[in-house]
Amino acid sequence: VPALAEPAIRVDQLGFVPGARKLAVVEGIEASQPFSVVRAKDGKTVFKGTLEAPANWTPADRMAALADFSAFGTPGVYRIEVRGVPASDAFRIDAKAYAGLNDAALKAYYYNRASTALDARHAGVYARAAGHPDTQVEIHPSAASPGRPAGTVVSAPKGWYDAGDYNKYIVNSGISTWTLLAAYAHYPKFFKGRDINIPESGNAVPDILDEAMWNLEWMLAMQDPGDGGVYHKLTNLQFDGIVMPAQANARRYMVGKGTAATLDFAAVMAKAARVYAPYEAQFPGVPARMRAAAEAAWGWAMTHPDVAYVQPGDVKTGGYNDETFDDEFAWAAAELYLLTGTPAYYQTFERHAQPPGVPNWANVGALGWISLASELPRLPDDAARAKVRDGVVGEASKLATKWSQSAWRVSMQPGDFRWGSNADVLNQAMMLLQGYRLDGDRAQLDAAQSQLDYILGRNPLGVSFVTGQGARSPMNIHHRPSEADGITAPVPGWLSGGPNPGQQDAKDCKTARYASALPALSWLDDTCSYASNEVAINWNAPLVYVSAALQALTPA
Ligand code: G3I
Ligand code: 9MR
Repeated sequence: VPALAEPAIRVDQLGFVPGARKLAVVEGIEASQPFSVVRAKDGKTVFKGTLEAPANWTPADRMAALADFSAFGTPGVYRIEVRGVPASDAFRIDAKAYAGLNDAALKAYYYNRASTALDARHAGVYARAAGHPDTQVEIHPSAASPGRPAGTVVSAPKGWYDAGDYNKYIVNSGISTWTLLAAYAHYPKFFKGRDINIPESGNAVPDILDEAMWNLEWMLAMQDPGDGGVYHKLTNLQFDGIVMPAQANARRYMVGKGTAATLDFAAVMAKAARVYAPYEAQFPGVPARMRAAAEAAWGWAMTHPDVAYVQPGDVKTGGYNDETFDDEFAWAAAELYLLTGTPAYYQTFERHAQPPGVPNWANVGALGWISLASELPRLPDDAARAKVRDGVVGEASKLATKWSQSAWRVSMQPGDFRWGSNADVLNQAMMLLQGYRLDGDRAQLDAAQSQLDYILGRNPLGVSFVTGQGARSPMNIHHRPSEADGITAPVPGWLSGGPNPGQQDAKDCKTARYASALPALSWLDDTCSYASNEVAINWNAPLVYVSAALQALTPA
């Protein structure tokens, strides 16, 4: 294992809640030697320990030793020191360590709202004119139905732009919106105390539910009222140039209608119908409308169980194509069971469910498992309760084992580094947290903490991957507003996609080259790099979930 030319200490640049497991990695040294935690303001040593000897494989293929200072929990600002190595970044121990991060990660969705201007009061320097009204959307031949033949003009405003592009995709909206709703459902006390300064703040609905509603209103308009099927996406034919939303005026289309989009929609609407039920006064009739929409979508999927999205020849924007639907059936059936209590839905879940795995946009079965595991008393019988509990705990334990065996204490394996790997890190954390919620095994909470530490700087690049958070964060994300707004700092609160050895953008990144092909180093902070440095609504969602969970669950 090669030594690092310049040894470095990598630590979570935001820091820790006092009772958290606290680890730092010292990269590029071989021996076990002493380390100390010192006060940032005067260098006074407050804690001493010995580095744990390095293990064999590390994500960057070089030596790394571990500093464990979990026993120290006094609030303040500190650095880690090791003889002969530059001191670490300063970090805090603070009872509210991740509250600001959570606010920023949620506010990022507001900044990506379609069909509205962002005013200075809520957006500050990122105020911008409205773009994409989406009130005149043409039915593409791929989405035609008897009630809405090709060329019909329909309206579907609002929603969030998917990512660095300005299109809106149901499949990716599904997991994103559900994850925000789950964060609220699991940690309501935390979210009721937050104010992220969006236009709806102060309206007696938690901000996270107001923000999610912006997307849910759009999603409702993506259902064909004639048959209950749901369009795959609302999109241009080609990606826009690098311009602000108001300058992007290409014609918009409803494209495709398929089983994945329809079932993802059904799952999210079933979940939302329950989450918003207490807010009937603020959203009159909406929960009932969501329930009806979910059931109509399910009905379409029953008669169209195998319609894969095929990208039409004239459409070049994101595909989000998926050919297998057992996971979507399992997820939607689980949510519809919890909404209606109808046993047949639970049986359908069991028929389709595979072991949960770690969720992503194409593999959503775990979301159904999580919902069921959060409401075990509502399951039909003890056998069902045991099955769901064991499935979720089993996945979390597997991840915790990988964590404990890794030199850097991260569950990521070399093959997990792919397009959007940072979201895989956080979705692994979300699964670990489900295990902890069920069986209280502290290793699962500690492993989830480690996954967030990786995102916030305890990684071989020494970067905090969230814009505007930490000592060194991405400056050149692939995000059209951040590129076109003339402001140096990117729009804050966005998670960079992360290291991706696939480097599918190499042809568009000729002048700025990736520094390394190694999985965990394959990242490029350049706007050209859509395969490693784009942002996306499905990637920010587990950041919202995990930062809230660690804030809510870690002992103070
Ligand atoms: O499924 C194969 C797998 O069998 C194979 O082993 C593996 C090897 O790399 O590749 C897998 O396919 C990958 C696929 O994601 C599924 O994970 C592709 O290589 C990879 O190119 C593909 O990346 C997707 C990317 O769009 C390109 O289609 C990302 O997951 C997806 O997050 C990303 O989403 C884009 C939208 O299309 C447009 N808006 C921005 C958004 C974020 O970049
Ligand atoms: O900007 C696009 C980004 O949102 C997508 O994730 C990515 C992959 O589908 O494609 C980007 O668009 C690029 C296109 O694929 C190739 N030419 C350069 C475009 C980036 O400006």
